[in-house]
Amino acid sequence: MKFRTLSSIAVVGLLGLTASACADDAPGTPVAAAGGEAAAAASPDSLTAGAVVEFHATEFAFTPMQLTAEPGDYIGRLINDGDIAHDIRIGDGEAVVAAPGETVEFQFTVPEGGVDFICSIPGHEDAGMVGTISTPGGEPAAAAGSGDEMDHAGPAAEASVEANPDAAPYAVRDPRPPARGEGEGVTLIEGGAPDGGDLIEWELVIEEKLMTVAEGYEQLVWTFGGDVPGPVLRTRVGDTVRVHLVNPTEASVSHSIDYHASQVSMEDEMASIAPGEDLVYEFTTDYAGVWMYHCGTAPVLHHIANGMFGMVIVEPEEGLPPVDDEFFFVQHEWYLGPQGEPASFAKANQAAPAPDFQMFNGVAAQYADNPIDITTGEDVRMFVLNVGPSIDTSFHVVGTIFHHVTKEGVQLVEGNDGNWGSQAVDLGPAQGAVIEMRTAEDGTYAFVNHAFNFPGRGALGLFSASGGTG
Ligand SMILES: [Cu+2]
Repeated sequence: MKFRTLSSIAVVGLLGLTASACADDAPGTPVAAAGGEAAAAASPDSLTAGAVVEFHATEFAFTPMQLTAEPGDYIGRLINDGDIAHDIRIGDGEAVVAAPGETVEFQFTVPEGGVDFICSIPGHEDAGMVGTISTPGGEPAAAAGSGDEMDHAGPAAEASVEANPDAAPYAVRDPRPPARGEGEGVTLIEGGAPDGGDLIEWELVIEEKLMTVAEGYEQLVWTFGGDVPGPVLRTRVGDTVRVHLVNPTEASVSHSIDYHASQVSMEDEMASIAPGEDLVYEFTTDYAGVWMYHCGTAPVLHHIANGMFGMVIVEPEEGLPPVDDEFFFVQHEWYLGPQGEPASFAKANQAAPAPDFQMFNGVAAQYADNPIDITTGEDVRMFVLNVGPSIDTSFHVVGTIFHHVTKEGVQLVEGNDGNWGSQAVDLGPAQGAVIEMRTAEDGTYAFVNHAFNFPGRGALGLFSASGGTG
Protein backbone atom coordinates (compact mmCIF):
# COMPACT_ATOMS: atom_id res chain seq x y z
CA MET A 1 0.00 0.00 0.00
CA LYS A 2 1.15 3.46 -0.79
CA PHE A 3 -0.46 5.28 2.07
CA ARG A 4 1.15 8.25 3.62
CA THR A 5 0.10 10.49 6.40
CA LEU A 6 -0.20 14.20 6.03
CA SER A 7 -2.22 16.78 7.80
CA SER A 8 -5.51 16.91 5.99
CA ILE A 9 -6.82 19.69 8.17
CA ALA A 10 -6.00 22.47 5.72
CA VAL A 11 -7.86 20.76 2.90
CA VAL A 12 -10.72 19.88 5.14
CA GLY A 13 -10.86 23.45 6.31
CA LEU A 14 -11.04 24.70 2.74
CA LEU A 15 -13.98 22.42 2.14
CA GLY A 16 -15.66 23.65 5.29
CA LEU A 17 -15.80 20.20 6.77
CA THR A 18 -15.50 18.93 10.27
CA ALA A 19 -14.10 15.51 9.55
CA SER A 20 -10.64 14.03 9.82
CA ALA A 21 -9.12 16.14 12.52
CA CYS A 22 -9.34 13.29 14.96
CA ALA A 23 -6.05 11.73 13.96
CA ASP A 24 -4.32 14.76 15.35
CA ASP A 25 -6.09 14.58 18.65
CA ALA A 26 -5.33 12.24 21.46
CA PRO A 27 -8.73 11.04 22.60
CA GLY A 28 -9.15 11.33 26.30
CA THR A 29 -6.08 13.48 26.82
CA PRO A 30 -6.55 15.28 30.12
CA VAL A 31 -7.49 18.81 29.38
CA ALA A 32 -4.78 20.19 31.57
CA ALA A 33 -2.20 18.85 29.14
CA ALA A 34 -3.43 21.35 26.59
CA GLY A 35 -3.31 24.12 29.11
CA GLY A 36 0.37 24.92 29.28
CA GLU A 37 0.89 26.57 32.64
CA ALA A 38 -2.37 25.11 33.81
CA ALA A 39 -0.91 21.66 33.47
CA ALA A 40 1.66 22.46 36.09
CA ALA A 41 -0.69 24.30 38.40
CA ALA A 42 -3.60 21.90 38.49
CA SER A 43 -4.20 18.25 39.15
CA PRO A 44 -4.55 16.07 36.03
CA ASP A 45 -8.28 15.85 36.59
CA SER A 46 -9.34 19.32 37.55
CA LEU A 47 -8.12 22.87 37.04
CA THR A 48 -7.76 25.16 40.02
CA ALA A 49 -8.66 28.86 40.13
CA GLY A 50 -6.06 31.20 38.68
CA ALA A 51 -4.83 28.74 36.06
CA VAL A 52 -4.31 29.63 32.43
CA VAL A 53 -6.66 27.60 30.24
CA GLU A 54 -5.99 27.28 26.53
CA PHE A 55 -8.82 26.76 24.04
CA HIS A 56 -7.79 25.87 20.51
CA ALA A 57 -10.36 26.71 17.84
CA THR A 58 -10.56 25.31 14.33
CA GLU A 59 -13.21 24.48 11.72
CA PHE A 60 -15.46 23.55 13.55
CA ALA A 61 -14.38 22.36 16.94
CA PHE A 62 -12.80 23.44 20.19
CA THR A 63 -9.98 21.50 21.75
CA PRO A 64 -10.69 20.68 24.51
CA MET A 65 -14.44 20.47 24.31
CA GLN A 66 -14.92 19.15 27.82
CA LEU A 67 -12.92 20.01 30.90
CA THR A 68 -13.26 20.06 34.63
CA ALA A 69 -12.39 23.11 36.75
CA GLU A 70 -12.99 24.23 40.32
CA PRO A 71 -15.31 27.24 40.61
CA GLY A 72 -13.34 30.50 40.45
CA ASP A 73 -11.60 32.99 38.17
CA TYR A 74 -9.31 31.93 35.34
CA ILE A 75 -7.26 33.36 32.53
CA GLY A 76 -8.40 32.04 29.18
CA ARG A 77 -6.37 31.91 26.02
CA LEU A 78 -8.19 31.49 22.70
CA ILE A 79 -5.81 30.16 20.04
CA ASN A 80 -7.27 30.16 16.54
CA ASP A 81 -5.65 27.33 14.58
CA GLY A 82 -8.24 27.62 11.81
CA ASP A 83 -8.52 29.44 8.52
CA ILE A 84 -11.42 31.70 9.51
CA ALA A 85 -12.26 33.85 12.55
CA HIS A 86 -13.64 32.18 15.65
CA ASP A 87 -14.72 33.41 19.02
CA ILE A 88 -15.44 31.94 22.41
CA ARG A 89 -18.32 32.92 24.63
CA ILE A 90 -18.37 31.33 28.05
CA GLY A 91 -21.81 31.28 29.61
CA ASP A 92 -23.41 34.71 29.28
CA GLY A 93 -20.03 36.45 29.01
CA GLU A 94 -18.69 38.61 26.21
CA ALA A 95 -17.54 36.84 23.07
CA VAL A 96 -13.77 37.05 22.60
CA VAL A 97 -12.73 36.95 18.93
CA ALA A 98 -9.47 35.62 17.48
CA ALA A 99 -8.49 36.02 13.83
CA PRO A 100 -6.86 33.05 12.06
CA GLY A 101 -3.48 32.40 13.64
CA GLU A 102 -4.15 34.84 16.50
CA THR A 103 -4.06 34.16 20.24
CA VAL A 104 -6.21 36.31 22.54
CA GLU A 105 -6.16 36.32 26.34
CA PHE A 106 -9.21 36.98 28.44
CA GLN A 107 -10.62 36.42 31.91
CA PHE A 108 -13.53 34.22 32.81
CA THR A 109 -15.31 32.77 35.78
CA VAL A 110 -16.43 29.22 36.38
CA PRO A 111 -19.56 29.33 38.56
CA GLU A 112 -20.78 26.61 40.89
CA GLY A 113 -22.27 23.91 38.69
CA GLY A 114 -20.09 24.63 35.67
CA VAL A 115 -20.76 26.48 32.43
CA ASP A 116 -21.03 25.87 28.71
CA PHE A 117 -19.08 27.67 25.99
CA ILE A 118 -19.67 28.19 22.29
CA CYS A 119 -18.35 30.00 19.25
CA SER A 120 -21.06 32.64 18.73
CA ILE A 121 -20.26 33.32 15.07
CA PRO A 122 -23.44 32.35 13.19
CA GLY A 123 -23.48 28.70 12.24
CA HIS A 124 -20.38 27.74 14.18
CA GLU A 125 -22.23 26.47 17.24
CA ASP A 126 -24.48 24.31 15.09
CA ALA A 127 -21.44 23.01 13.24
CA GLY A 128 -20.01 21.66 16.48
CA MET A 129 -18.22 24.49 18.27
CA VAL A 130 -19.68 23.83 21.69
CA GLY A 131 -18.07 22.76 24.94
CA THR A 132 -18.61 22.31 28.62
CA ILE A 133 -16.69 23.19 31.76
CA SER A 134 -17.83 20.95 34.59
CA THR A 135 -17.00 21.39 38.24
CA PRO A 136 -15.50 18.54 40.27
CA GLY A 137 -18.11 16.05 41.37
CA GLY A 138 -20.75 17.77 39.25
CA GLU A 139 -22.68 16.12 36.48
CA PRO A 140 -21.13 16.86 33.09
CA ALA A 141 -23.43 19.21 31.21
CA ALA A 142 -25.14 17.62 28.23
CA ALA A 143 -24.54 20.44 25.80
CA ALA A 144 -21.46 19.02 24.16
CA GLY A 145 -20.47 15.64 22.87
CA SER A 146 -16.94 14.43 23.14
CA GLY A 147 -14.30 15.97 20.95
CA ASP A 148 -14.02 12.92 18.77
CA GLU A 149 -17.67 12.69 18.14
CA MET A 150 -17.81 16.26 16.99
CA ASP A 151 -14.69 15.96 14.88
CA HIS A 152 -16.07 13.15 12.82
CA ALA A 153 -19.76 13.48 12.93
CA GLY A 154 -20.23 17.19 12.39
CA PRO A 155 -23.45 18.23 14.06
CA ALA A 156 -24.05 15.74 16.81
CA ALA A 157 -26.41 12.88 16.22
CA GLU A 158 -29.50 13.00 18.39
CA ALA A 159 -28.97 9.92 20.52
CA SER A 160 -25.26 10.40 20.85
CA VAL A 161 -23.01 7.59 21.86
CA GLU A 162 -20.03 8.70 23.88
CA ALA A 163 -16.65 8.22 22.25
CA ASN A 164 -14.51 5.65 24.00
CA PRO A 165 -10.91 6.79 24.40
CA ASP A 166 -9.91 3.15 24.96
CA ALA A 167 -11.44 1.92 21.69
CA ALA A 168 -8.96 0.07 19.50
CA PRO A 169 -7.42 2.16 16.72
CA TYR A 170 -9.13 1.54 13.42
CA ALA A 171 -7.44 -0.56 10.75
CA VAL A 172 -7.05 1.26 7.43
CA ARG A 173 -8.62 -0.79 4.63
CA ASP A 174 -6.45 -1.34 1.57
CA PRO A 175 -8.55 0.24 -1.22
CA ARG A 176 -6.92 -1.76 -4.01
CA PRO A 177 -9.16 -4.42 -5.55
CA PRO A 178 -7.82 -7.94 -6.12
CA ALA A 179 -7.08 -9.39 -9.53
CA ARG A 180 -9.57 -11.86 -11.00
CA GLY A 181 -9.66 -15.05 -8.97
CA GLU A 182 -7.45 -13.67 -6.20
CA GLY A 183 -8.31 -13.09 -2.54
CA GLU A 184 -8.41 -14.94 0.73
CA GLY A 185 -10.28 -18.22 0.33
CA VAL A 186 -10.62 -17.68 -3.45
CA THR A 187 -9.41 -20.29 -5.96
CA LEU A 188 -9.55 -19.95 -9.76
CA ILE A 189 -9.84 -23.28 -11.58
CA GLU A 190 -9.48 -22.79 -15.32
CA GLY A 191 -12.01 -24.90 -17.22
CA GLY A 192 -13.39 -26.20 -13.93
CA ALA A 193 -16.99 -25.07 -14.34
CA PRO A 194 -19.78 -27.48 -15.34
CA ASP A 195 -20.16 -25.57 -18.62
CA GLY A 196 -16.44 -25.90 -19.35
CA GLY A 197 -15.70 -22.30 -18.44
CA ASP A 198 -13.60 -21.09 -15.54
CA LEU A 199 -14.68 -21.77 -11.97
CA ILE A 200 -14.02 -19.46 -9.05
CA GLU A 201 -14.43 -21.17 -5.70
CA TRP A 202 -14.83 -18.99 -2.63
CA GLU A 203 -14.75 -20.15 0.97
CA LEU A 204 -16.53 -17.36 2.84
CA VAL A 205 -16.94 -17.49 6.60
CA ILE A 206 -19.26 -15.17 8.50
CA GLU A 207 -17.70 -13.57 11.53
CA GLU A 208 -19.23 -11.43 14.27
CA LYS A 209 -16.50 -9.29 15.82
CA LEU A 210 -15.63 -5.95 17.37
CA MET A 211 -14.56 -3.30 14.87
CA THR A 212 -13.72 0.38 15.20
CA VAL A 213 -15.93 2.09 12.61
CA ALA A 214 -14.70 5.60 13.43
CA GLU A 215 -12.04 6.73 15.85
CA GLY A 216 -13.39 6.09 19.34
CA TYR A 217 -16.40 4.02 18.25
CA GLU A 218 -16.34 0.23 18.48
CA GLN A 219 -19.25 -1.82 17.25
CA LEU A 220 -20.06 -5.52 17.33
CA VAL A 221 -20.21 -5.85 13.54
CA TRP A 222 -21.45 -8.78 11.49
CA THR A 223 -19.10 -9.52 8.60
CA PHE A 224 -18.44 -11.63 5.57
CA GLY A 225 -14.87 -12.84 5.91
CA GLY A 226 -14.04 -10.68 8.94
CA ASP A 227 -14.15 -7.30 7.19
CA VAL A 228 -16.60 -4.45 6.62
CA PRO A 229 -17.09 -4.28 3.67
CA GLY A 230 -16.66 -7.98 2.98
CA PRO A 231 -13.94 -9.06 0.53
CA VAL A 232 -14.07 -7.82 -3.06
CA LEU A 233 -14.43 -10.64 -5.59
CA ARG A 234 -13.38 -10.03 -9.19
CA THR A 235 -14.60 -12.13 -12.08
CA ARG A 236 -15.33 -11.88 -15.80
CA VAL A 237 -18.50 -12.46 -17.77
CA GLY A 238 -18.87 -16.19 -18.28
CA ASP A 239 -17.20 -17.30 -15.05
CA THR A 240 -18.95 -19.64 -12.64
CA VAL A 241 -18.74 -18.64 -8.97
CA ARG A 242 -19.23 -21.30 -6.32
CA VAL A 243 -19.43 -19.84 -2.82
CA HIS A 244 -19.27 -22.02 0.28
CA LEU A 245 -20.86 -19.81 2.94
CA VAL A 246 -20.26 -20.84 6.54
CA ASN A 247 -22.12 -19.49 9.58
CA PRO A 248 -19.94 -20.68 12.47
CA THR A 249 -21.38 -22.22 15.59
CA GLU A 250 -20.32 -19.24 17.70
CA ALA A 251 -22.47 -16.81 15.65
CA SER A 252 -25.39 -15.28 17.52
CA VAL A 253 -27.96 -15.17 14.74
CA SER A 254 -28.80 -16.63 11.33
CA HIS A 255 -27.34 -15.06 8.21
CA SER A 256 -27.50 -15.45 4.44
CA ILE A 257 -26.12 -13.99 1.23
CA ASP A 258 -27.63 -12.38 -1.86
CA TYR A 259 -25.40 -11.72 -4.88
CA HIS A 260 -26.79 -9.06 -7.16
CA ALA A 261 -24.44 -10.37 -9.88
CA SER A 262 -26.45 -13.61 -9.91
CA GLN A 263 -29.78 -14.70 -11.33
CA VAL A 264 -31.21 -17.25 -8.92
CA SER A 265 -34.43 -17.76 -7.01
CA MET A 266 -34.35 -16.34 -3.50
CA GLU A 267 -35.77 -19.49 -1.86
CA ASP A 268 -32.70 -21.59 -2.51
CA GLU A 269 -29.27 -19.96 -2.52
CA MET A 270 -30.42 -16.98 -0.46
CA ALA A 271 -31.81 -19.08 2.38
CA SER A 272 -30.82 -18.11 5.91
CA ILE A 273 -28.50 -20.47 7.69
CA ALA A 274 -28.42 -20.85 11.46
CA PRO A 275 -25.18 -20.84 13.47
CA GLY A 276 -23.35 -24.07 12.66
CA GLU A 277 -24.87 -24.38 9.18
CA ASP A 278 -23.41 -23.76 5.73
CA LEU A 279 -24.60 -23.62 2.13
CA VAL A 280 -23.31 -23.52 -1.42
CA TYR A 281 -24.36 -20.60 -3.64
CA GLU A 282 -23.44 -21.14 -7.29
CA PHE A 283 -24.02 -18.72 -10.11
CA THR A 284 -22.61 -17.61 -13.43
CA THR A 285 -21.58 -14.01 -13.93
CA ASP A 286 -23.63 -13.16 -17.01
CA TYR A 287 -23.41 -9.37 -16.94
CA ALA A 288 -20.53 -6.98 -16.37
CA GLY A 289 -20.81 -4.42 -13.60
CA VAL A 290 -20.01 -3.37 -10.05
CA TRP A 291 -22.40 -5.48 -8.03
CA MET A 292 -23.48 -5.52 -4.41
CA TYR A 293 -23.73 -8.58 -2.25
CA HIS A 294 -25.32 -8.55 1.18
CA CYS A 295 -26.98 -10.58 3.89
CA GLY A 296 -30.69 -10.95 3.23
CA THR A 297 -31.79 -12.27 6.61
CA ALA A 298 -34.60 -10.34 8.27
CA PRO A 299 -34.51 -7.62 9.22
CA VAL A 300 -32.36 -7.07 6.14
CA LEU A 301 -31.94 -3.44 7.08
CA HIS A 302 -30.19 -4.38 10.30
CA HIS A 303 -27.90 -6.97 8.72
CA ILE A 304 -26.77 -4.49 6.06
CA ALA A 305 -26.54 -1.62 8.55
CA ASN A 306 -24.32 -3.78 10.75
CA GLY A 307 -21.76 -4.52 8.05
CA MET A 308 -22.91 -7.45 5.93
CA PHE A 309 -22.20 -6.25 2.40
CA GLY A 310 -19.49 -6.28 -0.25
CA MET A 311 -18.61 -5.80 -3.92
CA VAL A 312 -18.34 -8.17 -6.87
CA ILE A 313 -16.59 -6.73 -9.92
CA VAL A 314 -17.56 -8.48 -13.15
CA GLU A 315 -15.40 -7.42 -16.06
CA PRO A 316 -16.47 -7.91 -19.66
CA GLU A 317 -15.36 -11.24 -21.12
CA GLU A 318 -12.31 -9.65 -22.74
CA GLY A 319 -11.37 -7.86 -19.50
CA LEU A 320 -11.03 -4.15 -18.81
CA PRO A 321 -8.22 -2.21 -20.49
CA PRO A 322 -5.19 -1.76 -18.23
CA VAL A 323 -4.84 1.45 -16.20
CA ASP A 324 -2.13 2.71 -13.85
CA ASP A 325 -4.07 2.52 -10.57
CA GLU A 326 -7.27 0.90 -9.40
CA PHE A 327 -9.26 1.46 -6.21
CA PHE A 328 -12.57 0.32 -4.80
CA PHE A 329 -14.84 2.46 -2.65
CA VAL A 330 -17.92 1.02 -0.98
CA GLN A 331 -19.94 3.87 0.46
CA HIS A 332 -22.26 3.18 3.35
CA GLU A 333 -23.64 4.85 6.42
CA TRP A 334 -23.47 3.87 10.08
CA TYR A 335 -26.13 4.19 12.78
CA LEU A 336 -24.25 3.81 16.04
CA GLY A 337 -25.45 1.42 18.65
CA PRO A 338 -23.98 1.56 22.16
CA GLN A 339 -20.22 0.96 22.33
CA GLY A 340 -19.45 -2.71 21.76
CA GLU A 341 -22.93 -3.54 20.50
CA PRO A 342 -24.39 -3.86 16.98
CA ALA A 343 -25.54 -0.85 14.94
CA SER A 344 -28.82 0.67 16.09
CA PHE A 345 -31.74 -0.80 14.19
CA ALA A 346 -34.04 1.90 15.58
CA LYS A 347 -31.84 4.69 14.19
CA ALA A 348 -31.43 2.93 10.84
CA ASN A 349 -35.19 2.48 10.64
CA GLN A 350 -36.09 6.17 10.87
CA ALA A 351 -38.20 7.46 8.00
CA ALA A 352 -35.61 10.20 7.49
CA PRO A 353 -32.30 8.48 8.11
CA ALA A 354 -29.79 10.53 10.08
CA PRO A 355 -26.64 8.41 10.29
CA ASP A 356 -23.93 9.09 12.81
CA PHE A 357 -21.33 8.43 10.10
CA GLN A 358 -21.10 7.89 6.39
CA MET A 359 -17.92 6.34 5.09
CA PHE A 360 -15.96 4.64 2.34
CA ASN A 361 -14.83 1.06 3.04
CA GLY A 362 -15.91 0.65 6.64
CA VAL A 363 -14.29 3.49 8.59
CA ALA A 364 -15.33 7.15 8.68
CA ALA A 365 -12.77 9.50 7.12
CA GLN A 366 -10.03 6.84 7.02
CA TYR A 367 -8.62 8.09 3.70
CA ALA A 368 -8.77 11.70 4.87
CA ASP A 369 -6.47 10.69 7.72
CA ASN A 370 -4.45 8.41 5.41
CA PRO A 371 -4.44 9.91 1.89
CA ILE A 372 -4.01 7.60 -1.09
CA ASP A 373 -1.02 8.31 -3.33
CA ILE A 374 -1.55 8.55 -7.08
CA THR A 375 0.62 9.82 -9.91
CA THR A 376 -0.29 13.00 -11.72
CA GLY A 377 -1.55 12.39 -15.25
CA GLU A 378 -1.87 8.64 -14.84
CA ASP A 379 -5.13 6.79 -15.40
CA VAL A 380 -7.03 6.04 -12.19
CA ARG A 381 -9.96 3.62 -12.21
CA MET A 382 -12.38 3.55 -9.29
CA PHE A 383 -14.98 0.87 -8.66
CA VAL A 384 -17.62 2.71 -6.64
CA LEU A 385 -20.57 0.98 -4.99
CA ASN A 386 -23.22 2.48 -2.75
CA VAL A 387 -24.64 -0.11 -0.35
CA GLY A 388 -26.64 2.34 1.78
CA PRO A 389 -28.53 0.78 3.42
CA SER A 390 -30.73 3.82 2.78
CA ILE A 391 -28.91 6.93 1.53
CA ASP A 392 -27.94 7.99 -2.01
CA THR A 393 -24.55 9.26 -3.06
CA SER A 394 -23.26 11.79 -5.56
CA PHE A 395 -19.65 10.66 -5.91
CA HIS A 396 -17.30 13.48 -6.86
CA VAL A 397 -13.54 14.03 -6.86
CA VAL A 398 -12.76 17.70 -6.30
CA GLY A 399 -10.65 19.17 -9.10
CA THR A 400 -11.16 16.38 -11.63
CA ILE A 401 -13.52 15.46 -14.45
CA PHE A 402 -14.48 11.85 -15.03
CA HIS A 403 -13.68 10.88 -18.62
CA HIS A 404 -15.08 7.38 -18.39
CA VAL A 405 -18.15 6.25 -16.44
CA THR A 406 -19.96 2.96 -16.70
CA LYS A 407 -22.89 3.28 -14.33
CA GLU A 408 -25.28 0.35 -14.14
CA GLY A 409 -24.48 -0.60 -17.72
CA VAL A 410 -24.71 2.92 -19.17
CA GLN A 411 -21.46 4.24 -20.56
CA LEU A 412 -19.74 7.56 -20.99
CA VAL A 413 -16.61 6.93 -23.03
CA GLU A 414 -13.63 9.21 -23.43
CA GLY A 415 -13.28 10.75 -26.88
CA ASN A 416 -17.04 10.68 -27.54
CA ASP A 417 -18.56 12.99 -30.14
CA GLY A 418 -18.90 16.37 -28.44
CA ASN A 419 -16.34 15.48 -25.75
CA TRP A 420 -18.87 15.08 -22.97
CA GLY A 421 -17.57 14.56 -19.42
CA SER A 422 -18.94 13.86 -15.95
CA GLN A 423 -18.56 15.73 -12.64
CA ALA A 424 -20.39 13.44 -10.20
CA VAL A 425 -21.97 10.01 -10.34
CA ASP A 426 -25.26 9.49 -8.55
CA LEU A 427 -25.76 6.06 -7.08
CA GLY A 428 -28.79 4.93 -5.12
CA PRO A 429 -28.38 2.10 -2.65
CA ALA A 430 -27.27 -1.04 -4.53
CA GLN A 431 -25.91 0.82 -7.55
CA GLY A 432 -22.35 0.70 -8.79
CA ALA A 433 -20.08 2.34 -11.33
CA VAL A 434 -16.67 2.13 -12.94
CA ILE A 435 -15.26 5.65 -12.93
CA GLU A 436 -12.00 6.81 -14.52
CA MET A 437 -10.11 10.06 -14.18
CA ARG A 438 -6.63 11.54 -14.23
CA THR A 439 -5.35 14.53 -12.29
CA ALA A 440 -4.02 17.50 -14.26
CA GLU A 441 -1.40 18.66 -11.74
CA ASP A 442 0.22 17.72 -8.44
CA GLY A 443 -1.83 18.35 -5.34
CA THR A 444 -4.55 17.06 -3.07
CA TYR A 445 -7.82 15.81 -4.52
CA ALA A 446 -10.71 15.14 -2.15
CA PHE A 447 -13.32 12.52 -2.94
CA VAL A 448 -16.70 13.02 -1.35
CA ASN A 449 -20.36 12.34 -1.39
CA HIS A 450 -21.32 15.72 -2.84
CA ALA A 451 -24.54 15.67 -0.81
CA PHE A 452 -22.68 17.95 1.52
CA ASN A 453 -24.10 17.08 4.88
CA PHE A 454 -22.23 13.77 4.61
CA PRO A 455 -18.52 14.58 4.11
CA GLY A 456 -18.51 16.02 7.63
CA ARG A 457 -19.83 12.69 8.86
CA GLY A 458 -16.96 10.76 7.28
CA ALA A 459 -17.80 10.46 3.55
CA LEU A 460 -14.50 12.09 2.70
CA GLY A 461 -11.16 10.82 1.43
CA LEU A 462 -8.08 12.31 -0.18
CA PHE A 463 -5.87 11.46 -3.12
CA SER A 464 -2.39 12.92 -3.03
CA ALA A 465 -1.12 13.37 -6.59
CA SER A 466 2.57 13.80 -7.28
CA GLY A 467 5.22 13.17 -9.90
CA GLY A 468 3.89 15.68 -12.40
CA THR A 469 3.73 19.44 -12.47
CA GLY A 470 3.03 21.43 -9.33
CU1 LIG B 1 -26.78 -11.42 8.36
